[in-house]
Amino acid sequence: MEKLIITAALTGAEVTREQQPNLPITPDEIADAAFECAKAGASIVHVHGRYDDGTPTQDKEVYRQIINKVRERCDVIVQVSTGGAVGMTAQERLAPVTLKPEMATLSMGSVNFGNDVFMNHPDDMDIFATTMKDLGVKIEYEVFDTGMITTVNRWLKKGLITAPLHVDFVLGIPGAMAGTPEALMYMRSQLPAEASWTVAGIGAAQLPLATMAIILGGHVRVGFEDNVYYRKGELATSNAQLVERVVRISREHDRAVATPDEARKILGMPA
Ligand code: KMH
Ligand code: ZN
Repeated sequence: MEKLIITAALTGAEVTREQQPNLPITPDEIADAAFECAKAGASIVHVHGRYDDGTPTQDKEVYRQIINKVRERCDVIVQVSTGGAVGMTAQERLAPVTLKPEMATLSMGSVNFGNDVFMNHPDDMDIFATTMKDLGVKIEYEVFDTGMITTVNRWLKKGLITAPLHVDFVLGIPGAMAGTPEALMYMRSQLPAEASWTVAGIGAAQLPLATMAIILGGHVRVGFEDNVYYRKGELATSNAQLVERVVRISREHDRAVATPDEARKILGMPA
């Protein structure tokens, strides 16, 4: 089986220090967490910008600092968020992509997101996809519900997006698709041929869905953006602790973990 790509979603836009005291917020903290996760076995870090007071931001300068500081520490693939936080404009959200990061996310539709609505107008999605393609940024398609994987297939057929595709199933957001084994199996059955996939299980779904992905030949995303606990009632001590657990499970299944360069190769990215 192909080596396992582990993505560490370090910070997100919604989690607070009150919920997770070890949440990395500043560019230095995010870069330190990225280094620790890379050392533990992550080959991609998914990053969100925050101002020092914790407010989410898509400020290009904040992302520039994050990318540079991660680069100073290690060779992990930096994937910037274009989801940002609920309520941001599409233009705001796209700003970090102009830094030409190695990779960026692209949400494939609108969805209820807890008590909010995460808006992704098709026209904006089109602009995001075109901009990333023009700038040579590898896209990770974020799929929160069934209609979004249908859209990935439709866009591929129309030639709006091109292979090789890498899809992230984000399962367990209240308002979107459930974080269950059945949901993952359905999503996987709808993937375009040859596409690679990863799964980000939210909350308690993180560990079971990660385990499934290891067995099924998919890839795994863990981290505080999606889940702040190690187990029920016990907060994780760091993002790296969550990565280390996935590495252990994968090795027990005789599935080796990809280095950043191996991940680039698997995803069809330049070395
Ligand atoms: N913060 C969510 C509303 C992404 O990073 O691309 C969207 C999100 C997706 O986190
Ligand atoms: Zn995100």
